[in-house]
Amino acid sequence: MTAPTKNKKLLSWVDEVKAMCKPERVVWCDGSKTEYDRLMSEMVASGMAIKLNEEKRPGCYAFNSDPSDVARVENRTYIASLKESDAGPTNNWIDPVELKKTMTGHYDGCMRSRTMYVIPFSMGPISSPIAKIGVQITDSPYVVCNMHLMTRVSNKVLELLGDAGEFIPCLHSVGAPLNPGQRDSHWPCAPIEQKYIAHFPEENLIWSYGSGYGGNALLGKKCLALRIASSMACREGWMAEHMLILRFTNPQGRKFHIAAAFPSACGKTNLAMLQSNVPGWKVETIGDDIAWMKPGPDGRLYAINPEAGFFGVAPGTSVKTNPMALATCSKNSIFTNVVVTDELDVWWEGMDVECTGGTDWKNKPWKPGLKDPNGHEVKGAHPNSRFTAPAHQCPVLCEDWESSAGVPIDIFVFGGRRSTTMPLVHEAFNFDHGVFLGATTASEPTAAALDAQHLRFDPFAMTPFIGYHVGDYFAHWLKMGDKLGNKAPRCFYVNWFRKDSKGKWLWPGYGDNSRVLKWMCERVEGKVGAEETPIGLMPKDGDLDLSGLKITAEDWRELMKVDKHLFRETLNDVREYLAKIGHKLPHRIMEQYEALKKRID
Ligand code: GTP
Ligand code: SPV
Ligand code: MN
Repeated sequence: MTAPTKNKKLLSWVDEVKAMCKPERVVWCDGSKTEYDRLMSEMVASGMAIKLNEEKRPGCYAFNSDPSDVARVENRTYIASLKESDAGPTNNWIDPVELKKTMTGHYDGCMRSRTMYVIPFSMGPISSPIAKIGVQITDSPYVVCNMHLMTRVSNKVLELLGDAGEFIPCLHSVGAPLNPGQRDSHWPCAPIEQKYIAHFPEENLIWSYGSGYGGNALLGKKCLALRIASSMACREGWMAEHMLILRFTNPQGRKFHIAAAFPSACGKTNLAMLQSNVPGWKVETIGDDIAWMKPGPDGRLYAINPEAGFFGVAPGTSVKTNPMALATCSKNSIFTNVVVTDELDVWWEGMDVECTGGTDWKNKPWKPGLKDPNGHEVKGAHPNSRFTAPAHQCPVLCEDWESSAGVPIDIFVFGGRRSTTMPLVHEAFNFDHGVFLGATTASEPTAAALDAQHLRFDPFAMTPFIGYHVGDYFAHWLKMGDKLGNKAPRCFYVNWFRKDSKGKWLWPGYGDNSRVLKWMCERVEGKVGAEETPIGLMPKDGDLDLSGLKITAEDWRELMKVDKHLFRETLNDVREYLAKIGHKLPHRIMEQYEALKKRID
């Protein structure tokens, strides 16, 4: 196949990788439907993909991963900056020369008997001034098809690149070469100790080896759009954040744009597609996972969604919780690690529809209520099972979602999953305090990463995604605030996940979260006041719209309670955590800590 480009850097990189990985052939991808359909039929033929029922799920396919390859692997993810001190205490660091040597050893011959695909893609609308061009090399046709949905794969990207344009090289292999005549596995990958998700921030280079799973393998997403982009953003004066973006329009037609950072599997997709319960207020989706933001000519902060699709958590997604996500993945979508029913449709825990049986994510016959030999219920879908769906299928997608200028952000929301301590909502006193709230966000573990097991600090929901030193990252947030001045977004902190002493959710969540967003917008408009508490500004009685909601006065009090005793305990953890950041921790963060300590004592 002749290369559809004359870009020198690209051609020589492809030659170099080909010589190292030794694939059987090289295919340049064009992002067309023909290409997608061809790869899918090849994967159906090889047993890797299952074609779903054309009447129930038109254009859809299901995949089951290897049981070891179901989520991101944070302890195999590396920031290989030249200096260890530039990676900071929250990242794994290896010397880039040493890491390249080790990985080159693995890459040598790793694509034997496989096809090497070259995927030119754009993060952000092609030719938008905020967009970035990447080229991913991979030996996984599953990755190619997912990249088609999640990014903009097209020959137009190569045209734009021209002969001398710059791109971010993203090298990926599942790390499973085939011997002549060897039958391929249904999900080739390498054992955990051979997996590497590596970033070379000074070179804008990504090398990933051994995993076929989403965040480890779709390199435009976490690797490029967050880790590499965050380090570019810090150098260049913009922001790359793990945030959803939504438009909330009030009954008078005023549009508010909200960007919210919650850790993995803590509610971004759900909030981004929320069906508002407050009459007259409407949510439209712009993005569900990543926001790239730059100050605009008017001094406000403008955000774009660099992705073109959603890679959403399946379990818990139902007509009641997130009907818009279900509609989005009703056709032309890819499902990974869900139940394939006897009718060749999909099913997962919390889908809220009946399932008579099928095949579980481990390719075993399965029925609801199935128990293992120890009497434990066997889950049909993996807790981190996912759907991949094109954004344009979302019924509430905002008409401006591809605007190359982006949308002006009015409100930042931070939060995590906390069964205790954190109230439903509070507002920061000012932007510095907002940065402190973001910086000290903590969350309980979820299934999105294999190795997070305890309540952990997850500043700005970015712990696994900051491509450089966390102290410099906090400083960058403060600097952005200084630059934006009184045009900086207002900062809020939410917790949808507080429980009572019996373990019951205190807040109904989902659509009812619109009530909280409405209060935030009314704060921005100056329509409602707030009560000053030691931790921040909270809604006054009656200001947060609870009309029509069945919540007892007692539950409401519990949900909004600020227990000074619990906060004092948390403060000790905060101090220890901040101390670990070392001398790069900005003074202004410590000032916020001291001020909070005074208010709590
Ligand atoms: P990533 O794609 O991993 O970055 O996750 P995300 O932040 O987009 O998470 P998502 O919206 O998919 O939510 C993950 C889980 O949280 C799902 O099981 C949801 O059902 C659940 N969830 C989302 N919003 C709420 C809420 O308001 N209340 C409760 N109780 N659960 C929620
Ligand atoms: C997350 O884990 O935050 C995700 C899924 O959004 S993944 O793309 O796999 O990282
Ligand atoms: Mn995410």
